[in-house]
Amino acid sequence: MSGLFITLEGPEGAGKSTNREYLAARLREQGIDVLLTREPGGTPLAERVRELLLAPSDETMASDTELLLVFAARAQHLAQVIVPALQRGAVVLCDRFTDATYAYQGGGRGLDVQRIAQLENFVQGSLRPDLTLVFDLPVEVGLARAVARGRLDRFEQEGREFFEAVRSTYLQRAKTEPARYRILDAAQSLDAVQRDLDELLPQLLELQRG
Ligand code: Z5A
Repeated sequence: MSGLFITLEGPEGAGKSTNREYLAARLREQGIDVLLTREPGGTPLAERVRELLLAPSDETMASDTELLLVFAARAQHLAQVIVPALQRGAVVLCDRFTDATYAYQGGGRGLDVQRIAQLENFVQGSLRPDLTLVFDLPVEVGLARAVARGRLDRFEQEGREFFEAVRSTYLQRAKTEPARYRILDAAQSLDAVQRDLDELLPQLLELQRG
């Protein structure tokens, strides 16, 4: 596949969506074909699975159910959107992907990492992001941003310990595979984060040229 697969990750309120738009605009200025998408979601069916995952409910969702739903949505997203875009040579900017599964279902829920890895291999084959930007920030800063935005989804209603585990899983994963990850300080002002993205841009263009 001739495209470039970039994922944006981090805890709640880290600025992934905001900065995904910014990065897309900077890449498009260079004449690059950019596809913006997100997980869970990215196709009509996968967006319906997203609703199931995010809606608070009286029925507790079993952690295994959550894990399987995340990968079911991902299988649809890969087949319908991500793989075709990579095949035509686009840069795919995806707001969350399988690192989020390791962070939320592995770190947060405590599910066995080997089971996540098995599903990752089953659903993705050998496909992995070329580059993952981790927007890192202290849990309380991200949660304050999420609270300021309004109603909290099912994940955002979790306690602090859950989000500390999410954050540390991202940071540990970045440490074990430094070539794939770039960690950005998302607690800075938006202008400062975007200056850091500007500095990354030449590397992204280099990767895109292959
Ligand atoms: N999930 C999972 O469990 N397993 C998986 O495999 C996957 C996902 C793929 C939905 O994701 C949930 O799905 C997620 C994990 C789970 N958990 N939750 N909740 P999501 O990405 O849609 O949800 P989110 O992380 O909550 O998105 P978010 O809160 O919208 O965060 P964001 O996209 O990183 O931030 P933002 O929308 O760009 O910014 C949030 C606010 O902060 C907004 O008002 C901005 O203007 C403001 N902001 C952004 N940057 C700054 C800076 N630097 N300074 C000040 N203010 C800022």
